[in-house]
Amino acid sequence: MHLFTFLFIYKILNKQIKQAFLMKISIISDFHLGFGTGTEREEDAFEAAKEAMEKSLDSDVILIAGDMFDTRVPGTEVFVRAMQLLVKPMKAENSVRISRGINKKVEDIPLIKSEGIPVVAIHGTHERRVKGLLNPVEALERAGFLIYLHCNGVVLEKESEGRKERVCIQGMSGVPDQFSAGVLEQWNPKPVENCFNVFILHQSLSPFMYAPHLLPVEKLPGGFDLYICGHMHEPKKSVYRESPLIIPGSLVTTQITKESMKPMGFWSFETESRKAEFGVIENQRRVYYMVLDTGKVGREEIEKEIGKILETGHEKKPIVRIKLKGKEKELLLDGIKAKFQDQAIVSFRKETEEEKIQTKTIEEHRLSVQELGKKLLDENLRGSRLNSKTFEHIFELLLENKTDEVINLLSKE
Ligand SMILES: [Mn+2]
Repeated sequence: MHLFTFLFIYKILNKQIKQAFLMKISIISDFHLGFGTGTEREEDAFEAAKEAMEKSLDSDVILIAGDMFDTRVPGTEVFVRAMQLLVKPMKAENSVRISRGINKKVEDIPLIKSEGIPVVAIHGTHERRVKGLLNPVEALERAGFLIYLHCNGVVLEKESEGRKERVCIQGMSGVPDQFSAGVLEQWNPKPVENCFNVFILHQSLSPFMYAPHLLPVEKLPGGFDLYICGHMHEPKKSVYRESPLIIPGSLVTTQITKESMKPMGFWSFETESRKAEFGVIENQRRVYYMVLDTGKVGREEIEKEIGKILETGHEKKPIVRIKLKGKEKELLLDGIKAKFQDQAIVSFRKETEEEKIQTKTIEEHRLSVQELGKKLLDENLRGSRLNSKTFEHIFELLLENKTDEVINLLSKE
């Protein structure tokens, strides 16, 4: 045989063996299904999620790092669309099977179809409910659509040509940031031998974001091969103890900042090469953020700037956020918004306004009324000598109309 022919055949065979052996993991986070309901952005989250799921159908496992839903009790319309998204990987053929659970019984995972691409998910800050009440991600596990993790894990196995690849996924769902270090310490997860070990969570992680309470990255357990943290909406890839740390980012812009100009997407990770690749969502609404000095620009210049953005062409009306600094001037901002309303979603913020907002709500997310209420309660409790954990629990019970339990708890306190 000619040497080159031999090398050629060897290369193909070698590649086939390798491809059969590695596992491809798709990592998606913060879908926020239901975000913007009733606005012209209401389809954004669904469309991005559909694209991310469809592009993940060539992977062996799909991981969802929390905040799949925008609210803890999503409406039926939102819920059924989430199920439709999860049917896609379920219909695909795949040789990955559940091998065993870690602090989790395999019998408690009633997957409708065990031959599909397994979806492993945790709940996020937006889905968390009081202990004892089913959160929407957990509900999807009960219905057989996915594997849900909270302080436990699952080992997935892929066998091909007599070789086995095992991936162990351990996850901690979103808990209030002030308790995250404690919960993690109590659980104390350890990597599993002869597995590719993934650790997935949904917290405000320092130094990657700023919030009133943070989980320092050093608190994460050591020895895992891949770390994934949802909650932070701007995608980022970092390193923790020599292993990749992926912040997948969101599929929809929930709060507009300069950082929102970066495109959103999801990640593909291969266990053999240990390479992570970011895939941009093509069908996404782009965000433009600019700061203009009202001392230097008038209405005409502002319109010109917006016009420049529109020249590049967009399938979806872009979001244009303009921060105005300098002296307040009569710029007829409503007139500008109206002029472009068919081509862009334009909004303005005055510099003073924005500064106030930034110091007040340092959190990544636009706070829902419920979360705002909880935050106010927390701020007031911090000054008193009352146990904030108990009162947070009471607040959540009240949200769920569990008045009897509230009375019980208060009489104990
Ligand atoms: Mn989120």
